[in-house]
Amino acid sequence: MGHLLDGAWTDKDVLTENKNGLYVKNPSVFRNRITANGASEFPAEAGRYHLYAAVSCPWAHRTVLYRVLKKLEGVVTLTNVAQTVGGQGWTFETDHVVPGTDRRVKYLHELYTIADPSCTSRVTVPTLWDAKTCRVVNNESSEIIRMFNSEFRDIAPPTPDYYPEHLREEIDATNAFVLKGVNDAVNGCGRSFTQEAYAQSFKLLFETLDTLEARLGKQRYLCGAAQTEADWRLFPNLIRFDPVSYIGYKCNLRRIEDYPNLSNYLRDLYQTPGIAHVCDIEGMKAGVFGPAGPIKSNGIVPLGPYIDHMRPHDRGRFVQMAAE
Ligand SMILES: N[C@@H](CCC(=O)N[C@@H](CS)C(=O)NCC(=O)O)C(=O)O
Repeated sequence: MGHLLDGAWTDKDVLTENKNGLYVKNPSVFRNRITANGASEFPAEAGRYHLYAAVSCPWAHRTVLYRVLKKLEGVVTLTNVAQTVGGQGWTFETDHVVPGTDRRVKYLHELYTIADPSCTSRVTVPTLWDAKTCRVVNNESSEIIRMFNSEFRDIAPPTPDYYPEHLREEIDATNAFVLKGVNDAVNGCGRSFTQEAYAQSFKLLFETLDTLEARLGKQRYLCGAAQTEADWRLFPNLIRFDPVSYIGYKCNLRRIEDYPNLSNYLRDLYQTPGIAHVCDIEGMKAGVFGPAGPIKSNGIVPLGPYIDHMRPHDRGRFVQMAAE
């Protein structure tokens, strides 16, 4: 994908390869914070913020999941963008009026230059937009989900805290392990520039999945008996694994379906109220394998696999064990 250079769109891709041929992501540029108590220039307010996501993107998926988990659907509005052949990065499916303006735009990058006319940045999802100041608040998923978790607490209905004080150290450590061994390793498999870099990512990915499989043999969720941020940062990669990453990104040593604990755990998370509605697996496949997607397959989208994520899971056994 191209990027913005001094406020103008260029189709030239920026360097995303390290010296060993491994695909690396550039850091996100917009890092402002929404705060509950108005301590920042972005106070939590209903109807003020707009989230841009894409069904195919696992990083954006985190924020869409949190919008459901934290009951923010009536507070933060959402638009999904997609890639199109010959387009300029993330594109609106229909003409889009930028919240807080009367500007009609076709591409997500146009918002970045409304916010900053000389912006130099990749244009990524998720992007969180402020309709009041007409600025991009933040385009880093790990920070957006933290804001969603805690900063809208006075506005939204009560929901669980997915980053509780007493588990923060464990959640942070798990996130770091999963980021390297799953979130980034899947991309390393799919987008490496050398066989060696691919092989390294592949080895790391399946070693990490083996470790997670063992951990989930002892407890219901990654950090104990309750769902935490660590689970929801892993989930987008698990739900995409068999239909997208196994085939498209060559992560094909084992499927998630081949791991008893990971597959039951995936179903457990999927069956959390509201989550299935924001897991458009056919849309994920279309975004990756379709004509404008990153995997070149003549635009042909694989039909399988068929996985019923609503079939029963066995994770209730940990609840029973705790009660005994
Ligand atoms: N660190 C970012 C990464 C987001 C990201 O890489 N999004 C991809 C889609 S899966 C994207 O928009 N890529 C466009 C580009 O890099 O130009 C986050 O977690 O929010």
